[in-house]
Amino acid sequence: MRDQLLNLQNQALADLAGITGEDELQSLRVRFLGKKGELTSIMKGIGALTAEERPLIGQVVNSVRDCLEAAFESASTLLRDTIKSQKLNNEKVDVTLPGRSLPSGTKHPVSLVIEEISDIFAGLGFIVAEGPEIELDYYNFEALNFPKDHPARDMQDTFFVQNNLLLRTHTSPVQIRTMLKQKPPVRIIAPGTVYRCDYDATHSPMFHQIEGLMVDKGVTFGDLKGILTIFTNQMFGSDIGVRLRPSFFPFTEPSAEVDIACVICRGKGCRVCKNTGWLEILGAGMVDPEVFRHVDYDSENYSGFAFGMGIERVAMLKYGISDMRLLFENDVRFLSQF
Ligand code: 2NM
Repeated sequence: MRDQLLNLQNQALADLAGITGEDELQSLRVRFLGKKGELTSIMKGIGALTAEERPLIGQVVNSVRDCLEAAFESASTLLRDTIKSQKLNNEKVDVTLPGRSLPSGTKHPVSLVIEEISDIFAGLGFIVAEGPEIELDYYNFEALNFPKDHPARDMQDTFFVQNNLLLRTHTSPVQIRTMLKQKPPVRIIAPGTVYRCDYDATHSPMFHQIEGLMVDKGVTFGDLKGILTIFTNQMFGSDIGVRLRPSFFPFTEPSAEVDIACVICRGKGCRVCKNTGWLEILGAGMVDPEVFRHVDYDSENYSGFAFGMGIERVAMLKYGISDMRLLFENDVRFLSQF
C-alpha cells in the first residue's frame, strides 16, 4: 500500500509537469485528490490493515496528500503567472502612436456671421445686449411707436402666445429694455433669434437679426452713416460701394435703407441684385422722439441712431449661398464647409 501511495504521488507529479491550462489542472486535481479520486480509493484499503501498520500508512497518506496539495498550488500559481505574462506580451501598447482624432463639428454660418458682426461693432465700442424671445406686446410694438392698427401686429404676421405675449418679431425690444434700465450714453448691439408668421422660398418663420443702438448728446445722421460705412467696409471689403435711400420705420425718423454694391457683379448688374447693381442689407435711422418718450429719455438733450439687419441674408451674400433653406436644414455636408 505504501508503494501504491508513492506511485500515485510520482504519477501525479509527472502529469502535473505536463499541463498547459487551467482545465487540465482542475481535472488532474479531481482525479488524484477529489472525493472519488485515486487517493481516496487507495485509502479504502486502510480498514484491512493491522493495528501496527495503520499509523505508519496514515503518515504516508498525509505526506502524499500534503505533497500533492502543495504541488497543485504551485502549479496553479505558475500557470496564472505564465498566462498573465503571455497576455502582457501580446498586448504591448505603443505609446508613441499618434492618437485617434475625433471628428469635430464646425460653427454654423449664422453663428459665424453673428460673431463677425459683433466683433466689428465691439471694436467701435458697442456692447452685446440680450433679451427674451417671448416678449410683451408693449416692448415689441407699443414702445417702438407701432400704431395699434399697424399690419405687423396682425395675427397673420406675428406669433401670439397669449393676448399681450408674443414671439418677438425683431430684436428691438432688447433696445427698449436696455434704455429703461440704463441712462445715456448707450452703445449696444442685440443679436438674436426672431419669429414671423411667414414661410416660403425666401422666408423662414424663425430667423436671426442683429440690431444696434447708439444714444448720446449730439449723435447725428452723419455718425450713423460713418459707423455703417466702417461696418460695411470691414464686413464686405474696404472698396465696397455704399448708398443710403430714404425709407420709413415707425421707430426712426428720418429712416434709411442701406445698400452695398452687389458682391456678385460688383455693381454691373446680375440676377442676385436683379440688375440694379445694389443689395439691400440694412435698415437704419434716427430714433424717433416718441420712442425716447416711452423710455423716459429727454429728446431735447439726447439723440441716437439705430439700425437692423437680417443675419441669414448677410450670410447668404457673404458665403454665396443661393437658397436660405440650406441654413435651416442642418445637413452636415453643407455645414462643414464653413
Ligand atoms: C431697424 C431699422 C431701423 C431699431 C430702432 C430701435 C429702437 F429701439 F431704438 F427704437 N431698435 N432698432 C431699428 C431701426 C431697427 O431694423 C431694420
